[in-house]
This record gives sequence, structure tokens and C-alpha cells, in this order.
Amino acid sequence: MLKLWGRLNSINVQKAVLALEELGLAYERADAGMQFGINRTPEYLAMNPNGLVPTLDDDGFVLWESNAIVRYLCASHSAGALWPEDLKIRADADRWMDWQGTTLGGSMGPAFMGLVRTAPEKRDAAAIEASLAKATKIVAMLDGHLAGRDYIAGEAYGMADIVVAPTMHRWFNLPCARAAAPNAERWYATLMQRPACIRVLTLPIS
Ligand SMILES: N[C@@H](CCC(=O)N[C@@H](CS)C(=O)NCC(=O)O)C(=O)O
Repeated sequence: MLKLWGRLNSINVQKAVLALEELGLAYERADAGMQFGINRTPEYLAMNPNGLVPTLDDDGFVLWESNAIVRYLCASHSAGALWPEDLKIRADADRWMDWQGTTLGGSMGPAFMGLVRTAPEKRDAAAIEASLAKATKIVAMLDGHLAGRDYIAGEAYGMADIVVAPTMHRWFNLPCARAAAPNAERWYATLMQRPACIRVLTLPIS
């Protein structure tokens, strides 16, 4: 039985849940992190010494790092589809997945924390502005990549779309003005027709 630990308002947990939902797998999810706690208990730290969410347990095989979880699930259950078998398409998908983790996600982190998780009177306006400016440039990279393409890597929806979607859902729902990103907006609208994306990504950002 697959068990996933993590609260649903985390973009990293959302990636794993999206993969599980896309694959139609039976799984159990336990809330953990932030107000739910659990992730600092000795039992949890024994599984994931980072004390972060998500963590996956597949019949005793424990895995952390959200992108590794998505790769593992897609390769196990959807080789040739969500996990591209073509080496170059897979490398392309891997590249954008890594980019989400190293570049895209962090760029909007201070803006998200400030605008969504901080009371208005305590916000650091300069940090929010700097983060929005940085994220705008980085989102423009994705927008340029998606010009003339329906999906991030190859011709079909796949693991890179799963990994990037929660961050872009957060971006498009930040309570602030944003520069137009027509190709990314079209890509997001296409994804949001998928039942799994509707289930996971229609939650308000929090
Ligand atoms: N690189 C890790 C990052 C995991 C991470 O930073 N998780 C955050 C939530 S997005 C977390 O656990 N925060 C502490 C908490 O929720 O209590 C991954 O992709 O899984």
C-alpha cells in the first residue's frame, strides 16, 4: 500500500498527490507539516531526516524529495507515458523538473510567504517586490519554452508538467498583478481540464 505524508497546501506535496491521482493508484495520505506537526517526531525523522514533507512509503520502500517521488511513481506505473522512455525527452523533462526545484519555486517563495502567509501589517514590501520581479523573469523563461508547445517535454503530458504545475498554480493565484505569460497561461488552462489537476489544484493557495 502506498502512503504519503504531507499537507495538501504544500506545492511539493501537491506534486506527489498529482502523480498518484494521475496514475489512479490506491493510496493513503496523512496530513503532516506546519499546523499538523508529525514531521519533527522521531518516527517521522527516521523516515525522512530532513523533517520535511512529502515522504512516500511504498510497502516499506521510503522515499523523500518530491521530484524523486514523482519520477519513481511515473517510472513504476507509466513508463513510456508520464515517464518518457525516449532518453532525450526524459532528459528534457528532468531538466525542467530540476529547474522547478532549484529556480522557479524559490523565486516566488518570499512573495508567496509575504502575500499569503503574513498579516498585511507585518509584510516586507521590498522583499515581496524583489521576489515578484525575480519570479516574473523566471516565469518568462517557461513562457518562452511553451511557445508553440502543448506540454513541457515531448508531445504529451508527463512528469515535468506534474512537477511544474503546482508552482504555476501558486503563481497564477498570488493576490497581485502579474505580467502576461500567454503560453504558460494556455498550458495551465489545458492542464486544468484534467480531472487529477482539478482535484489537486483547485484548492485556494494558503
Ligand atoms: N526539496 C524538498 C523540499 C521539501 C519542503 O521544503 N517541504 C516543505 C513544504 S513545501 C516543508 O516540509 N516545510 C515544513 C513544514 O511543512 O512543516 C522536496 O521537494 O520534497
